[in-house]
Amino acid sequence: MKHKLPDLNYGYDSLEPFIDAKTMEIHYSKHHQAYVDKLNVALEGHKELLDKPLIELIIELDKVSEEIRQTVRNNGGGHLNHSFFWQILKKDVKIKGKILEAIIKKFGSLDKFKESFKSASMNHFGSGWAWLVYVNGDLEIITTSNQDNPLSTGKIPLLAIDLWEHAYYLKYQNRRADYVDAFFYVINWQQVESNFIEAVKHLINQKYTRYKLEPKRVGK
Ligand code: MN3
Repeated sequence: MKHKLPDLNYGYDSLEPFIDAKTMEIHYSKHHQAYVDKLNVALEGHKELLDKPLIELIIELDKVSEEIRQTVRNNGGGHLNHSFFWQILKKDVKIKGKILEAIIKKFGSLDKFKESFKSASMNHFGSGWAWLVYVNGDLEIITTSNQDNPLSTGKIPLLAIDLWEHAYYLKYQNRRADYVDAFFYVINWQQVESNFIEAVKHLINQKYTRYKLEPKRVGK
């Protein structure tokens, strides 16, 4: 079965004024769609890979034949990362619960976490993503280049910001710092909390979290 662009469960203007409707529309319907389409084209001649969960392709890239490996890495990663990203965006969600406790324990305070996350985002050169991940029973901020996903290195994503210019250039031009500041207003902390709880369970049953993060093949 082909990979599909997952439904966006909110309007393009839902994150205004922090992320503008035009950026959301192009980002979702053009950029994300292109990753899905290119992934499907690459897998066309490899039926056995088409039925594999996307997450398994990304974690076990070495099992993907060399001629399409880089295409799967870029476009499969793009599909996985964006499917994740849309879910952790929502306005007016207050942070609370276990994720707040864990962030305070690790970083000292929510503000200190934001400072570190922003600094990681600013210091990342070129295109990529900054992530809050769960690894070895602890929280960590990391960045990845291009469309690489932390799962490839055994780290479970809880939260992510897209650092590609296509994610912010229309509204913020080269001002990545302003975009990161705005991002903090549209984090769906309820989803991040749920990702965190799943990640903690992952210590017991590895496959559980893997498949929770797998994009569903319904939509366009
Ligand atoms: Mn993007």
